[in-house]
Amino acid sequence: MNSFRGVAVSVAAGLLLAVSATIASAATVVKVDLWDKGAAMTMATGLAYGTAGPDMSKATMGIKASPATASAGVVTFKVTNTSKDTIHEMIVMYMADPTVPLPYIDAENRVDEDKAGDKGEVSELDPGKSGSLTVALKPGKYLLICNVPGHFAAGMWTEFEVTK
Ligand SMILES: [Cu+2]
Repeated sequence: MNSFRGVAVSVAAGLLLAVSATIASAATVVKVDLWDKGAAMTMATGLAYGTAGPDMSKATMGIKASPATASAGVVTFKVTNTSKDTIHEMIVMYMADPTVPLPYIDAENRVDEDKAGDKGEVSELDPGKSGSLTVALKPGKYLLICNVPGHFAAGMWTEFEVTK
């Protein structure tokens, strides 16, 4: 009796494993934190992606993605603005050529979203708020950026790679 029950339990456990594996392959979940050192800090400049030799240790704000890679397919970004006083956002930008800087509107101090490879966003999160974005991504190099004026140049971007 006991051994029979044991078999039934392992079959159930096996089924459970199979179900979790299916869910895992359905979508990669990426945890994204939008951070800054507080509004009292003067925003850094000259730290946009593509700037030659940027010293990212000078960044006053940034984006942390975990993991920083995903397999091609559906990706869910769970985004939290950890700032205490500043609105931030996250935009997924596909880079057709990672050696070329993103198109920039100097007068507005932000990336030209219409000309860049915008794949979706969690826009303008208030301090402490969270949001999510689910999007299908093909293999390639991406940037996650915040496009509140000045933030991209202050270092608010991170590289993200989608593998085959
Ligand atoms: Cu920002």
